[in-house]
Amino acid sequence: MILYGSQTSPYVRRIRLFLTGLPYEFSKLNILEAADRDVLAAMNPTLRIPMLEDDGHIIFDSGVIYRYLTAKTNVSALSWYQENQLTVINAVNDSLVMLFQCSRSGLDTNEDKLFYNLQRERISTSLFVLEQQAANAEFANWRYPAMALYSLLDWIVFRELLELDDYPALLAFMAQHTQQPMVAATDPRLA
Ligand SMILES: N[C@@H](CCC(=O)N[C@@H](CS)C(=O)NCC(=O)O)C(=O)O
Repeated sequence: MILYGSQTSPYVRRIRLFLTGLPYEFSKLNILEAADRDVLAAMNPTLRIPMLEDDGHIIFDSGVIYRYLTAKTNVSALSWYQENQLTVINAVNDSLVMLFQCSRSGLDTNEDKLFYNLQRERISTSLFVLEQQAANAEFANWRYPAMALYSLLDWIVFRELLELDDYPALLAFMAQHTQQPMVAATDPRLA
């Protein structure tokens, strides 16, 4: 089993956290570099990481990779509530990836523009809900939704995308898991 991705991607990291203890190879790609981009394009027309190669299959999209892995390892499926939690986590993640790419393109994402405003509004409403859920200890079990949330939050801190001071329960959740060996091993700062 080969997981293709990068050390910094939060979508890759959640899968690496889930794969902890299972035998797999981690193939690092720099998807902005020409040679690795060719590898990416040959496997995945959406040009995004992560991708998983296993048993003659190439699976892309972290959500589908997760479903593939749960079927393979007989882990029970997520509840609909947990699926919604993941959707909320993904909404923040996707909006922040887009804003990050805009910033890297030299755009000022603090401008009062519809696109930026819609992303910021979604990030704010979604983080508010995740904060409430964390305060209710809904991420207390270190399962896939918690792994995805941790990966998102630590990427936000790593890239200095947002101040998280308004989200004390999310910060407490992070502090609770920082010392885990698998968390340290997948730290984006190791890139
Ligand atoms: N829905 C996808 C999103 C993956 C994604 O956005 N990955 C980012 C890295 S964090 C990426 O490959 N971005 C490349 C691009 O947007 O061109 C998943 O869950 O795997």
